[in-house]
Amino acid sequence: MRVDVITIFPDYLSPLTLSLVGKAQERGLLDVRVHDLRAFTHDAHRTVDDTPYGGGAGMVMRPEPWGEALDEIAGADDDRVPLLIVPTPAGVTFTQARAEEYAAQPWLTFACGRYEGIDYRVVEDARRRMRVDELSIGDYVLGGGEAAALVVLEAVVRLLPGVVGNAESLVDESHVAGLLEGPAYTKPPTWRGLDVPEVLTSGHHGAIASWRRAEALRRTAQRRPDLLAAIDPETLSAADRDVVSTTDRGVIAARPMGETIRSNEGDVAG
Ligand code: JD8
Repeated sequence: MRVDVITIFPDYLSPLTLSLVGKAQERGLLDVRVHDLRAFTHDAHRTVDDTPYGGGAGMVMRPEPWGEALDEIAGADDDRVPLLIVPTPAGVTFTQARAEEYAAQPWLTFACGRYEGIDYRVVEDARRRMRVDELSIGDYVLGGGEAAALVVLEAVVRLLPGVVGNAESLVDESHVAGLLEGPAYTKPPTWRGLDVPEVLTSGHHGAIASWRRAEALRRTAQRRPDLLAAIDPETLSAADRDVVSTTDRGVIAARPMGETIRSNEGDVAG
């Protein structure tokens, strides 16, 4: 996979040389190119922003540097174009399903904006010759698109064939089956007076699988009832429905921040 990232803060993307993504590059599974948008300006001050039409606070990113950058980068190969991802708080929400879709793409390009955002004609112009996804990584406001590009790339690159040692571990993960994962444990069997659930050291793989399924359902019911609502009820067994129906969901949800929450997991600062 080829990945291009356009930004005014190239160093912000240096984590792409680390860990999983870094190793994927070393092993030739991934070709990452980071471009400084200011390289596509022609004035002494390398200006990338200007005042917003219609007034308002802040500055907007000028279209010309972006147009030139995308012409050079996305137009580099005359018979193929990248999928352009434009991080924005006004985008569709990034999900595991979309990560799997992007992992099948040969070429991704990220346009990382700053200030109040990028002049919208850049997206309109790019859509004349390539697919453009305006994407948000969550309902909170960041200062720019670079962190979102790092998040999306971490989620996508680990799905590339050969990147994660045993692909097995990619299967039973949170959000893959639409459920949150249950808790995980390792040695020692007792730590600070806390025991590992007995079933996990029983060797009974069937019982362990049932326990893990129940924990995943319980957590999802408590923390993400929206995910549970999205699951096809046909895929839930009688045992699953029993777990869900006996999970007290009222405690965790819908309490203002900062109020102490009593739950069956003890006091938790809200
Ligand atoms: C791109 C500029 C900052 C946003 C004025 C603060 C994604 N989930 C997300 N939250 N925020 C972003 C994001 C924020 C960005 C840019 C993505 C480019 N900003 C702007 C509008 C309000 N400032 C994001 N993905």
